[in-house]
Amino acid sequence: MKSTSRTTKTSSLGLSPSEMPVTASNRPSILQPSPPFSSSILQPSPPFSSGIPSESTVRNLLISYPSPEDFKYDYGTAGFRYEASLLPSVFVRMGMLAAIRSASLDGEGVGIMVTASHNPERDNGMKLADSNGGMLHPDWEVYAVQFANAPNDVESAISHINELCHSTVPGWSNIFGTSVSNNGRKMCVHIGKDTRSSSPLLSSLAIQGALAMGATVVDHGLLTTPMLHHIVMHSNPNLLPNLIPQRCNERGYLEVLCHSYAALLRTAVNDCAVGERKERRKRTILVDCACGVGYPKIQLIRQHLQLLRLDDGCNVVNIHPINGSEDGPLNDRCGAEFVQKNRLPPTIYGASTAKSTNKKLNVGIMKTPYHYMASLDGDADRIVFHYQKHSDGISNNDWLEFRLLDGDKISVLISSFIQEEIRHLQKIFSSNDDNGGKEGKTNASQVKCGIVQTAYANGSSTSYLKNIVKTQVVTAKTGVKYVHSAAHENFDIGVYFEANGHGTILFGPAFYSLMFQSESYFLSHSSHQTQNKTRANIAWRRLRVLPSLVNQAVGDALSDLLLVDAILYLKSWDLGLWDGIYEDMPSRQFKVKVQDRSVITTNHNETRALTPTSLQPALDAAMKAMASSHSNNKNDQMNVPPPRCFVRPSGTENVVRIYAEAQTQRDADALASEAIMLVYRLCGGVGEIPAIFGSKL
Ligand code: NG1
Ligand code: ZN
Repeated sequence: MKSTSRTTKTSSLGLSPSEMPVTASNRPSILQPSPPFSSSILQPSPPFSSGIPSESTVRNLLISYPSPEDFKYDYGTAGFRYEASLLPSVFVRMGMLAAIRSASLDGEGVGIMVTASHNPERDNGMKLADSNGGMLHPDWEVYAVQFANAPNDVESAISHINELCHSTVPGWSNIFGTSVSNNGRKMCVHIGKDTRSSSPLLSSLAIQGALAMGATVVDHGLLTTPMLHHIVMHSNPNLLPNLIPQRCNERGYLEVLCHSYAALLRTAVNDCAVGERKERRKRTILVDCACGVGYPKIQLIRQHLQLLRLDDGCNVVNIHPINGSEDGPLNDRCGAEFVQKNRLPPTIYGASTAKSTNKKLNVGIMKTPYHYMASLDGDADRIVFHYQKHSDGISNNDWLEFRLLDGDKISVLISSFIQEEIRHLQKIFSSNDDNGGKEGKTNASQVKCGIVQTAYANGSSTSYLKNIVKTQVVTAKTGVKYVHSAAHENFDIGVYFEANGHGTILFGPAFYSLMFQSESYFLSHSSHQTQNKTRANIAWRRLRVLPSLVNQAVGDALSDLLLVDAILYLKSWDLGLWDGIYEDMPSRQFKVKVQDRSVITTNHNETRALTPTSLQPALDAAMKAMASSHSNNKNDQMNVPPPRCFVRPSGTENVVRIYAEAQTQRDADALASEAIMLVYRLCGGVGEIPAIFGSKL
């Protein structure tokens, strides 16, 4: 990629140092951790040497941590996830596998995150990060499952490891022997963990597995999942675009996030306004951290933002984290999963929030001056926003309506913002003296923006994106790895969000090229400003900061929180205005337990069930019957989506998930009930026939 050298003209663009583009030549060096940030670098201890597997240690670990008899592990939607006592053997083996994966990439760092995300405290799991910071390569998912399920017999396990090394690391065979091919290999594994009580033990087992293979292990301690992915991505700078400053530790992550957020806020037009206007734009957000690892990390962000506010009066949001890991049970009646699936406010545990809080938000919120609220999940890779609306428009506690702004609303907000900024930037390239559109150059109109959703996206959001924002929408299979690669493959600026609040934005080469081209343009056209050009310059300054503010490795609740706040601030919007851009179709989600959920197979994006063969026709008939009972021309003209319902086996829990949406809540519930009955009857339901009402969703 072409890098642009810094010149003294830069200041004429009005950029503060934190807005300066980073290029390979001026990229800051990696910061070493200092308190309160810590990570330890662990090397295999003597008599073993780094890069050389220790056969005896590998054997001892395999013998000491056998897998349970007759149990088969699967790599689900987001890695291995089970009740924690089932996992020691998996962690030892995956520590070894991560080391081999790193060796196969000639020593590039890879990562292991110890977490079961939004699952209850009793579960745990691991998400493996590849060297680009994204999800593990699909081929390696297969190797991971094979190794997790390899027999306990130690000789077979040893030959399994040998074969894996032989087939994936060039020239590495007979790894425990003394042949020439056994010369040291570079291997580096980064490890982070969430706050679960089982995480320290499981993390130490993965570390031992990786060390036994001869890897260098960087133990980062408590991290959010996106932080671990960020660190891995930044530890391999050859894979990092020039615009993004390289920061491969926790402190660096927080600095980049906070500084790019402040840089985005500073692009506000008339932001120098003081007094009443500034006062009006003050805002406080209450963040429910699901009693998980997001809490201590948000506190660090809060401290950092306070410094920025003191430094130059930057109008940063005031963040109040609540529901820390000591306050209550992880993900239990709080956090993004609970709030989004149940459409209920979270329980507030502990007294850290508002002294007057009476456990439930709907009491506490009334007595505390919060402008809006967000909920993270247990490992802080998901976020949803919510608030309580006075349904009659006057202050009355009895008529508060809970309003959820989920991943769909976030993606509409972000993509509308980006498209608007791109449109403003476009103006410089459509004027007479432009330098865009010429051969070999990218101009704004050639940068393809689009959205990736899953089948869980609310029909109203899809309709709004297609008909109002007029953007391309792709539906991918549920799970980060699928939406992420669909965004990467289809768009130059790909926004993806799952309705549950997991999402991010990916920027491709055409976007970076547009940023560099715009920079050259503004360097050479700084003398004659017109209104269009001034607005285009603002658009460029906004767009160029996004790749550092956004965690492109994976969805990141902390980064999404700051981005959403900045967009609302720049638009002078509150949650009500954002919420009002479209009305969600009423929907219902439900879980059904069946004997074997793998009897249900689906099409490529999981919108239709392929087996059992009688299931989809029955679901179609139910949808058709409901649609025809409501059919009228007005709905068709107003783009009201038809009733919709689908079922799929969960990849993270032992259940089948049901989703239904329709024009009224009653219809959505009726359609969901019908689907529940069908799944129960046709797919081997267990226990009592579930009913929507009176059950925990
Ligand atoms: P499963 O359990 O496969 O539905 C859930 C979420 C996914 C994704 C993964 C990973 C729903 C309906 N499904 O997967 O979107 O986030 O967890 O955490 O929310
Ligand atoms: Zn999560």
